[in-house]
Amino acid sequence: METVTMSVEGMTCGGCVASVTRVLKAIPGVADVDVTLEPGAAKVSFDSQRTGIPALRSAITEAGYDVVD
Ligand SMILES: [Cu+2]
Repeated sequence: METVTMSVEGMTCGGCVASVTRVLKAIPGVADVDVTLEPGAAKVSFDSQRTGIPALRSAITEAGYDVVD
């Protein structure tokens, strides 16, 4: 299991946090998700055999938010 924390821009309320949490949890291989608004971040534990950071990033950007390095 790997854990990564990504900075997420564009979340403004609890609804955004819920959306980002939902799209991340929907990815097969994602075990645990912790999204915070302040600071905007998503901490994700995942099985690196089943998914990876590119998939996590695209799920967030497809939901309408930005992942910053
Ligand atoms: Cu919102």
